[in-house]
Amino acid sequence: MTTAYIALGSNLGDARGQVLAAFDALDRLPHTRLTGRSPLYLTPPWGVLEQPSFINAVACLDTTLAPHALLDALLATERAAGRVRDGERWGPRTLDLDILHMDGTTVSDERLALPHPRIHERAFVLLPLNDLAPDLLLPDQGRVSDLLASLDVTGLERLP
Ligand code: A4P
Ligand code: MG
Repeated sequence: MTTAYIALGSNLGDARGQVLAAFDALDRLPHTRLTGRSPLYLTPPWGVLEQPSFINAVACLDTTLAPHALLDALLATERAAGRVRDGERWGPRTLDLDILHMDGTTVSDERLALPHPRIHERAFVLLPLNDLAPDLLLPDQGRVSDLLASLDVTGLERLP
């Protein structure tokens, strides 16, 4: 059994509803149980600025799926949520599910990078991850609470 942290994001359609539905979809994945869900955050777009604000959150899973099998399951969940990949990097999406980290695992190949290499520069990931796992140590990046302390979080709003 491995603990996995998943970043959830949406900025098209009913973004909040899609993120909430995604928590349930993660709990229904084979060989997987949802063990934690962060609060939801309303976050200004990062990367490509000319797009709607995002709803972001992080989920914690217990899973016996191997990393690439978990990735395939997440991609299928994105497709089921109506995601269309038009090739635009960092563009708007109905649902984005990224694997942030799997305990004891590092992967670097053409399909998967673990830990996710850009956690340290993204407040929209670190805020909800810090709610679930402030002491988590990300190989090559550092401790979640320390990474968050070095970022500007103005404009990110925790939803009730
Ligand atoms: N891939 C590699 N490593 C991973 C991993 N750890 N988890 C590959 C998941 N996928 C991984 O994904 C493209 C491919 O990355 C996958 O097929 C998988 O094989 P994608 O979601 O289409 O990637 P992308 O969006 O085009 O690029 P990237 O860099 O992954 O962007 P992100 O991280 O998805 O960022 N602003 C706010 N406020 N909130 C957001 O959630 N999201 C983005 C998109 C931009 N700005 C944002 C937000
Ligand atoms: Mg993604």
